[in-house]
Amino acid sequence: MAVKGRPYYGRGAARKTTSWTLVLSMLVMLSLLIVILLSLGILSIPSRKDSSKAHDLSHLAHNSLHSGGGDEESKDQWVEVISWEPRASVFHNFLSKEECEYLISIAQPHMEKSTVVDSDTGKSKDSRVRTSSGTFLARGRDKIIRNIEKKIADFTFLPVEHGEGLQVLHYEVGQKYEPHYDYFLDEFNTQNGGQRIATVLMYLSDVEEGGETVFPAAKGNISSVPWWNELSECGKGGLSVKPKMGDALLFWSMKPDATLDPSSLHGGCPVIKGNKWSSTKWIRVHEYKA
Ligand SMILES: O=C(O)CCC(=O)C(=O)O
Repeated sequence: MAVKGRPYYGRGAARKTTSWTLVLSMLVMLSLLIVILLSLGILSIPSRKDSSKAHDLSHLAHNSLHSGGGDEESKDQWVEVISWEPRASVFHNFLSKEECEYLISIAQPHMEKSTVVDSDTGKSKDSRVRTSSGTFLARGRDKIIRNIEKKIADFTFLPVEHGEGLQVLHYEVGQKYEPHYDYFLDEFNTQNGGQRIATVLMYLSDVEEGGETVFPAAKGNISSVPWWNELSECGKGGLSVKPKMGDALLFWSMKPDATLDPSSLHGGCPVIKGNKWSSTKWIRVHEYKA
């Protein structure tokens, strides 16, 4: 028989209503939490714009380096791909002014006339091809050098242990390094560490005129670079990078298929006005026993 009056839903229905209220209040709380995290910038919504930036190396390097912090006043840092043949990029403001000055100060008392490698014997020899002076700084020599070497490893994805000691170079007016390859054509020089795979060339000073690093065999429209009008005659003989204190030029002597890359031919143009200080890190395919 039916009972008149207020409908009776029983205990089960009341429990169901309570669970729904609980779920709803949890959803409201979760939404509130997301809104708070979004407004604080702890959470972010992926957008189309962000995903295209994932392929933009300069953006990544820019962010990662800025978040790293540091004592000295840091300048804007970004990576610029300048060529695909050879593969080359410039890391702007890679070294601080203090790091540049430190490298010069410890190298200066030990500078000697630079030599080149004799491709027949594999031994070093004096040559008119290279008229600068230079000295080597042992790998891991002190904290500042270890820090620079760690930055180079991060930039190149090549381990610190594959690097030769830093070489500091000084070019006075008229001094130069004629175009050459950094890879070896003899067997003697590849016994320790194998072939040279990449080079990082750091500029420790600005140069008023000349002193560019030139790639005469680079493919592409070399005169389209924005700094074309500032280049010396030698600099206009190929794709050129103008020395700027703190910048680092990375180029690869080997292609991704591990063959030697002849487009990595490069040289240091004669300095016309001022002085050029630079530091080179040659990196091997295998560990280099320093
Ligand atoms: O000084 C330059 O710009 C070039 C130096 C160089 O070719 C080297 O160190 O291998």
